[in-house]
Amino acid sequence: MLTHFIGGEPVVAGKAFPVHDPVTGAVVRQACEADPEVVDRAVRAARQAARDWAAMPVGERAGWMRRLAEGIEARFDDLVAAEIADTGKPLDQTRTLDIPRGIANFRAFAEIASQRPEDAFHLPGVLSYTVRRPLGVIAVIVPWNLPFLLMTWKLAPALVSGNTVVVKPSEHTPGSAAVFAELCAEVGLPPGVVNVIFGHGPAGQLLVEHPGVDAVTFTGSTATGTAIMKSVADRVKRISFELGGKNAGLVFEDGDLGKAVEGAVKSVFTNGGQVCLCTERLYVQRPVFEEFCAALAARAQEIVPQPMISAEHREKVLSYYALARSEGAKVLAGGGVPAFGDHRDAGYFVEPTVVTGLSEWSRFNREEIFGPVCHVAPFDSEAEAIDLANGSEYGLAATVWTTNLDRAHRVAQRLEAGLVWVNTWYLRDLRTPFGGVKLSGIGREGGTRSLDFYSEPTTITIKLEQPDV
Ligand code: 6OD
Repeated sequence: MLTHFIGGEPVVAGKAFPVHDPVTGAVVRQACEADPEVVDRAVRAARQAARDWAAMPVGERAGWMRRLAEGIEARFDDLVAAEIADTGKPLDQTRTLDIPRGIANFRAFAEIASQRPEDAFHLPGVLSYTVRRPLGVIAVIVPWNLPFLLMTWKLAPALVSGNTVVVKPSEHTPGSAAVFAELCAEVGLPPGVVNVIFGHGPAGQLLVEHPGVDAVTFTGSTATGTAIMKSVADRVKRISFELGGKNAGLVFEDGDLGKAVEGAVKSVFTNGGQVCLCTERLYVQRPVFEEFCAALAARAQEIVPQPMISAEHREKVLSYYALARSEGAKVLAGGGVPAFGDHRDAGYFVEPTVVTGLSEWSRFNREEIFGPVCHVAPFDSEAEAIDLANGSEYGLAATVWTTNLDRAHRVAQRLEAGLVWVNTWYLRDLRTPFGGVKLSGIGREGGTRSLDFYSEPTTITIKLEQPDV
């Protein structure tokens, strides 16, 4: 049974709920559901720890971040196992991306915070400078698609900035957060600095609304993000949201077609398409459209499917496959449920799918699906490609495939997205601003932007009297 972790101690409280292995549908573990009392206890523990943690010099807190990174290295295999049990991710991806990013997140923010220069401004006889203060207690609401990567992406800058946290992982993926709680105790992190509670949406709602919580960082659906935004509006709590996407990929005829196809395979199908940065709309210049479609469809049929996180999410993705057909799409690959003939047949799989032939106004092309699926459409001119890519209510990420340097910059600068990758996808430098425009979110995290979100500046201005001479 996974127990909450509050004030440095395991806390058994609330009803048990089951967590399923998406590969087989079997129950892998039980976890405690946080009730109002548990949420209150966790926030109080975080508040109690906040003063001493905030008073610690940033260099010392950076030292704790490095110790947490070492703690992750020490529990690497347990974290890998927990993440795989809850998500069904492939071993290779979990070992090379999900868990190592946790280590990288803590190390990167230890450096970024300790090397950050202070601001100072001079006028004749006037000195102004800013000091940054932590916000207090941060609610960290983590989604199920990249549980450990995203939890640590938020925790590292929040903690190094001097805040304490209450983390609520998704009800589908509590495992790696539970191991992380244990390792916080193992490395001797002061009790109450990190608190972890488990539960469903209502537990998260109680947490974000708790008057002892000063700010909320959330990655997940736009619907949940707007609900959180409304519920914290009265208290003007700070929020940082990375929300949904309907990301476009543009393939120009001057692009390296082989690389563009492989790039599309990654950007559409990685993690079963369950990454907010995944491409769901591909636009391909007409002279290479047929060749691209044939190559992508062939590759889609070779891909080993990854499970959807839950039976419910699988139904959602399948409903979009059915919608595509009813809206008149031509299915180039997939479109159904794979038959493995083994234990996976009871799991939550869908086929990697490529469709074409739908209007830009179809629901399929407008709504986020969050599965291993994309629509491919032709375009004729650069201007049309940009309009098509920008014709979405979302604006998180985009990819551009071209070997024309001028075009690469020209197009990238006109795309309405927080992130544009050229001839690659999901290549990360943790110092860069990260986040989306339009319905894809509010605020930026990454590098010093994260430190800005997790702290408030106070400007101190001093009048310097000039001595009489
Ligand atoms: O790589 C990251 O830092 C990041 N925030 C990824 C988000 C993926 C969303 O599904």
